[in-house]
Amino acid sequence: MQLTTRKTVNQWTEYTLTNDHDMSVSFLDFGGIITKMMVPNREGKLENIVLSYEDYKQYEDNPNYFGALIGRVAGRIEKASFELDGKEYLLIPNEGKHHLHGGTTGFHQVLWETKPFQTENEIGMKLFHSSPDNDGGYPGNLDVTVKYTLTNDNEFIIDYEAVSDQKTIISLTNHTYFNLSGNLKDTVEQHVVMMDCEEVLELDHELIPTGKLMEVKGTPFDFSQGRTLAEGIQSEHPQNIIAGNGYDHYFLLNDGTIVVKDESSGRVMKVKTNQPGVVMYTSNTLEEGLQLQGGISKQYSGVCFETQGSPASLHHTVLPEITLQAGEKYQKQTIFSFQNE
Ligand code: FUC
Repeated sequence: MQLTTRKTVNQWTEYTLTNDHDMSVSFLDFGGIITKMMVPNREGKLENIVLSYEDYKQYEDNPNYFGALIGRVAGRIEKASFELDGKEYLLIPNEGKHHLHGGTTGFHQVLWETKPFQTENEIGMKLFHSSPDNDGGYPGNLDVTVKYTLTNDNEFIIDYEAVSDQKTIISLTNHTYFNLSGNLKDTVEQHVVMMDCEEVLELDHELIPTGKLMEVKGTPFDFSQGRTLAEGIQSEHPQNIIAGNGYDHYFLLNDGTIVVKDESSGRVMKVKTNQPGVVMYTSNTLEEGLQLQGGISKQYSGVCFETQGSPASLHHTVLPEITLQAGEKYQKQTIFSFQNE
């Protein structure tokens, strides 16, 4: 196992963790952005399975949130406001009147402090960021630690921890776009996804959750037996159409497990989380024509599995809350593990 570092054109540091099977994960101290994941296909060939810019300068303004850590709250906060113990908090709107992915002070654009670590079968990096009280309108001084770990079992583990000195709200995630075909050979339309989920949050035309939980049975949102993403992308279901022809929805997970398979390469990714759900986004609105590592971006170039608590819980009571008490430890984990079939 080894850790290598290099300076990027804009003087950030890029770290690469490599395990004993030559699987590697690269990321920046800026935004904790994952820039590369080299994972073997069924022939053992290592290829990059995440979307990343060719020119790292483009990460400075990263409207697609490629690979980045998202906080304080992932997803959309309706009308950029919420109430906590009877007090109204106003955040900075950055998508129309709404607040998306932590807003203008989001964690995807801060320089994280780093500290490497290594054990017998794991190599990794701890990333630290302190977000001051009233940062972007959020209450509480919040100390965040994110740990990226690569194991010799081809697992990439993200541990999220945070503590605030005041009651606050928090829901952290990572916004990596996966494409298991490798080096962007294909879109993700033929990826097969399986997850144990009975209900999905319905969206309105601004992609704001209505608060209604939709039963997935008999719809393209039912992934219990596994289905290709193409089915939802091509579907006439109003919820697929509203999302820009595809998926951009919060799936409430029963057992926190998602399995993604790409038949062409043989790669299988298992996602395991203790978060209550996941936003699966099939890059329906991804800007086309961007120069990425391995090719040019187009619609459906990647799929994100943004494990998170839903910010819709701030305005609707049907979902687990995302509040954190003063002094309480926020502790979440998502494991991405890789195999071949
Ligand atoms: C996802 C989506 C949004 C947005 C963003 C870049 O998290 O929920 O719709 O497009 O990514």
